[in-house]
Amino acid sequence: MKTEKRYLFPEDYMADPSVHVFNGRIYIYPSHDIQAENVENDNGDQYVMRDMHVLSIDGDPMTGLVTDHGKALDIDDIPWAGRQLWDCDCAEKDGKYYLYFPLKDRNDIFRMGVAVSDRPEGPFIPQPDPIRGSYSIDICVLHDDDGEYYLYFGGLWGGQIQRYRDNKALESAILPEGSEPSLPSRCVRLSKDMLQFDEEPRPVQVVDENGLPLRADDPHRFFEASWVHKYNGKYYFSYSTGDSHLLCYAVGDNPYGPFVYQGVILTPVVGWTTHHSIIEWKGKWYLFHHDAAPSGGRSWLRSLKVCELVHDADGKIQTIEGLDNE
Ligand code: FUB
Repeated sequence: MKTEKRYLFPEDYMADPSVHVFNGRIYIYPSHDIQAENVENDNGDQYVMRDMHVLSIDGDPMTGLVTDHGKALDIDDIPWAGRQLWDCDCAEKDGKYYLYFPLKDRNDIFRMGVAVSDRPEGPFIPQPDPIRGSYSIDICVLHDDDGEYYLYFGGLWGGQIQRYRDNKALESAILPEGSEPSLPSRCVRLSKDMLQFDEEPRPVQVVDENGLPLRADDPHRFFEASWVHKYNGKYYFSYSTGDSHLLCYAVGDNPYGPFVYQGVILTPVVGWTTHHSIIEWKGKWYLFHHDAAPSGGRSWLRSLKVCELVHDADGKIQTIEGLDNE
């Protein structure tokens, strides 16, 4: 489906938009891309972000005024920081806002931190230590209808999830191949104070129509960029397939899954990465994502986009073309 798209913030390079409606206003929590000194590689060394800004939209996502609220978190203010402040997400509870972020520590291991503010636009004050038991990247927080908060995370290759099994670090990474089951994302319920995990993270299985996990060589398997939205009482788990450059989705009956694979949301965009979020605004649904077209395809300098997303009468998401001239 060819869909009208809007570049949201041409003034700067930003990516990985996590989007929520707080107090009747749309807030975007993106990564803040900067020019990298390193060469591009499979470890993601080209993504060297050091701070993040919060954006908001007044009114309709396709036309509303976008405001940059300035720097909301800086790596220099995080006591355990090494490098690479990647994809964040934000949740509200009892009038406080909790910003969850992945960041490498001084041993170059991705951990997750949380920073707190009284306002959705920050600034956010980081907790002194990473969340206990946290690892890997790409955070999404679901505030479920029963009042619980679930944090989804995980990413392959530079996202380091292949270094873990059963939430324990391995001696050396294991990346499944061929017909082996693909590596899953993770889901964990947050503690009541929103500052820690309330349980051991659980694997998020994406399965085929026979209930079998998608294979490691399936171009539709999970790679990174977990997001969950609810539609007609179902949980829609969507994600990037990384090296096959798709956004795909699967549907389940509870926050932990399993989720049954359904199809492609977005075909490849300009640039290596694809990463997104999905929200409802005044009865319509929107896909926020990024591409690297404005930077001429430099995949570490990405630009935020938005377009409408349509669920069919049977709840299926209509596939959107990633390239605007297709
Ligand atoms: O922005 C750095 C990384 O690139 C993200 O964590 C991935 O999802 C990919 O977009």
